[in-house]
Amino acid sequence: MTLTEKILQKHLVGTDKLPERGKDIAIKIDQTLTQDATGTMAYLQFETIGVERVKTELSVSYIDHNTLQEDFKNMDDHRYLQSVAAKYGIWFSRAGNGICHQVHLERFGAPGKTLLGSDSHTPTGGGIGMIAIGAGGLDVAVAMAGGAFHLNMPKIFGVKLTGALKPGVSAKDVILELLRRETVKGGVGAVYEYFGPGVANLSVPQRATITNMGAELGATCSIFPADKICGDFLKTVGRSECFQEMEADGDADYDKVIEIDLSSLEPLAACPHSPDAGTAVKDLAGKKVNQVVIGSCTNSSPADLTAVAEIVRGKHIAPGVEAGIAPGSRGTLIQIEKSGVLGELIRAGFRILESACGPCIGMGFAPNSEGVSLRTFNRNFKGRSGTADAGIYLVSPETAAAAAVNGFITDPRDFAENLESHSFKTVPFEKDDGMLISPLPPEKAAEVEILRGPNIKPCPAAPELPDSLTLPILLKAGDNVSTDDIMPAGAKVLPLRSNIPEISKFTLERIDAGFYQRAVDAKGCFILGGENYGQGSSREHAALGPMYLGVRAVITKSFARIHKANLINYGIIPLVLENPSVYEKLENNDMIEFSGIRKALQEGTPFVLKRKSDGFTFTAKNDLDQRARDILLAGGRASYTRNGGQ
Ligand code: MIC
Ligand code: SF4
Repeated sequence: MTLTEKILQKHLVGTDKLPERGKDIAIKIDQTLTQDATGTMAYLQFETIGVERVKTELSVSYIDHNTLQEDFKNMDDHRYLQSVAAKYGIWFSRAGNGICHQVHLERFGAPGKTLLGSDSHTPTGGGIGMIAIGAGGLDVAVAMAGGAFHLNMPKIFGVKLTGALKPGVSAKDVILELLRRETVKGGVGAVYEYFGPGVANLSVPQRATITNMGAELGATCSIFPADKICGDFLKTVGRSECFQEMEADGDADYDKVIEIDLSSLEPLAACPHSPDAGTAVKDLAGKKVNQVVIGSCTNSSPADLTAVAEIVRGKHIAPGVEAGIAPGSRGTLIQIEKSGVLGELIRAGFRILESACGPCIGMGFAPNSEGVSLRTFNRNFKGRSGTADAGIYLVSPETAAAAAVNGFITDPRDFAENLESHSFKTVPFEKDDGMLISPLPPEKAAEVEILRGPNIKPCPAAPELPDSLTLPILLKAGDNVSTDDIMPAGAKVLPLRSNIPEISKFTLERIDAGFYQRAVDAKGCFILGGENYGQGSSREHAALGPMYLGVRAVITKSFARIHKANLINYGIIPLVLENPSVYEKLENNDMIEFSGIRKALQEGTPFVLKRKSDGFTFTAKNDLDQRARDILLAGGRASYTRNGGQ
């Protein structure tokens, strides 16, 4: 068996046999995580389920996204989340303690466990042998209440690693190479499982960089074996007790095997505006750079920041470059302070940002007009940085550091000497959980009062599903529409995450500034998209905003996994065109008659749609399993659960 199958097998609910690939599988969730930008909706839903305490082994609520606190909204949300955590037996990681994925890896993750998180980069935990999956907040709420998590049994792709990385080549280059080969939709419906002799040459933070960006492949999750290196990492962070050695059987059968020789890799940069647009850094060398930002849940470990210090030691950031660095966790910050790395970075001229998501989610550090910004992050979707016409290049910390001192894109192998003779001192990890608040015992928890600010509005209900709908296609979008396109983030919009009526005004504004008003006027509509619609973030606001504006179905060539599940949860029908070329024939404002909806959902037969103007008829696949169809028939997950659905 593969390692993925072994862990899934142990967590099966309602059966002891793994289903065929693509079929519905229900698994028990051991741990959950939420962050503040998706957490308020998740806990509002959790409160309505009515359990007294979370039923998981461990649940953690992190504050890391909305830390700008421009007005009362962010902190009101934080206080709500803190009071909910206290009431329901949940750990609380305070603002400043770090980015959820980095902190979870250090303080809570454990090999062989399942983790469900309301953030798409939850798969970071796969770096220590977890099945760690990102999902919408509602799915996480159900898991906290003890419900199983449903997904389609993924295909399992084996990634065979051989060799070792050369100085100047980094874990980021491994995943950028995989993205270049597989594309941002190559992993939909699949798990990437790493194996082979090269695995032993990668540290846990390097593995975590790779599993983190498995999200960009569209994958369900990614996983490394829990081997001696994993055991050593857990020992360093003071948690040896949770270590168990786990790996795939020698004769494990993968759905396909991809081979990567680590020694043959070279530094890569994902060019604007897609994580799979990898180009050799040497081919971009000389390009002028305006900004460099190092951090995010992908590349902000002590080793990453130490590599940066080795390159910038004794030098200064080039005059034309603005550079910032955000350590991933307070643990990381303490370590780099002790090792002297922080001092090197300050002396070199880095702006030191707090341990939070910050610029990665457009909370500050927006580049200049038409700026070139090199970032060690995981997403470079157009506009996500806050500057629509900026070009964001995703690179390793080494490549970022080399550009920061030179002022132009530079192959970090030019600094190979610094990196070879590096003093990557491993400073013993100091366990300092001062910013983590542990769950209260039940008797004390019962007395806690939940604190709600005026911006926290209840989650709106999904509408009932009629048997037929005649509505216009209000927007024809292209391929790879991201959830950032559907519901932007950034300093202006993120504080509205707890207020759907307000946030819905920003729905699809990046693609069509007039969408909101047209949707309000249309009182119901469809959206047409291309391939991989809804890639990126797990934010259910990308389903909630459209739902609130009356979007009843999204017609596409294909969907990203989490967004499709979120649409179903909120009663929006995800339709995949049987014949993708029909996309070309459909246009904005076409009035579409969609009838026999309930029957098609009951019977699992294809959906039939007709354009009113000329009677042009086309079909969409009914690729939904029974449970998804039942949720849609019930008018969304909330009423499905109220009616006893699991
Ligand atoms: C992101 O990287 O886009 C986020 C912000 O972390 C999201 C979650 C969100 O939108 O709140 C994600 O990746 O799921
Ligand atoms: Fe935060 Fe960026 Fe990671 Fe999302 S990708 S969790 S915004 S650091």
